[in-house]
Amino acid sequence: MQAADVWGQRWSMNDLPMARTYMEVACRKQTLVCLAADRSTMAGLNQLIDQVGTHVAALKTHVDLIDDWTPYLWRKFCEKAKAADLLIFEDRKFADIGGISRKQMSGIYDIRSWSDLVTAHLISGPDIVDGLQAGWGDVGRQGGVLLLAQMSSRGNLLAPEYTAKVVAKGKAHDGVFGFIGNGSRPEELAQLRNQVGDGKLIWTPGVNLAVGDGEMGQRYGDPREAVLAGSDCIIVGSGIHKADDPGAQAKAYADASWQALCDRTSES
Ligand code: S5P
Repeated sequence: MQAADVWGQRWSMNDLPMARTYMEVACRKQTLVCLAADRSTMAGLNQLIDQVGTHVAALKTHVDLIDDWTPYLWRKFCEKAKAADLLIFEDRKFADIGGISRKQMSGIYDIRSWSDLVTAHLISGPDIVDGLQAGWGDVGRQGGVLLLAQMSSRGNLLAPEYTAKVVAKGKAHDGVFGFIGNGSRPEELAQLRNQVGDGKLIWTPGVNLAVGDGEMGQRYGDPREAVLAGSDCIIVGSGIHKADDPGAQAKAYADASWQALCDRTSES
């Protein structure tokens, strides 16, 4: 199936190379799932790729929560992810001024050298996006920034007025790949989609086939509803990596998300 047909306006109105790459990977593998690979050992992370690699389009990492991280083991892990046709998304949630964010892309983890995507808050102003883009540019690579427009956690401070400002600034910036929206509240997500239009992607955490409250203030909504409300990628963590059979669960999320995208396209 051609990506342009499946994604419709989302494809035709978005020519950012990394966004097109994601849409193509999703089509090849028939999944809109990004696995939040929140395991704390390198063996656990590598095992996840083996178990679910064919059913997910991207791997979301928190490089700073791994106990036995080394540059060598990380390089091998990234090679394995690439071989499994996965985008690598470091959920670093940068928030500093532009120049420091650029430097934070290097350092011991050297995020600029292996990440395709990173998250950032826009609280410090739009220069953060230029700083992160300059970070990738420093090593001759390209990447995309996902701005946090909403969050899934209870009591978060991203009020509607703040969301609207993030969207207005982010829509106008070529370095912005898209926005993080709240997958646990389809009505909020539909509003976000209205504000964003078709020119940028929306990725959503807070999604689980078992809807309701999660640990420590996390909230969960249904994957199909999230996609129908305008999500282009469901970010799923514990729903997959804590399952008895992560591969089977990943396939269930993949099927639900892909079917919802096909239905969304045929309804539009
Ligand atoms: O608002 C947010 C933004 C993010 S990126 N809420 C979130 O939960 N996340 C991330 O998504 C969080 O850091 C975690 O890695 C993942 C959700 O994991 P789960 O186990 O709750 O599905």
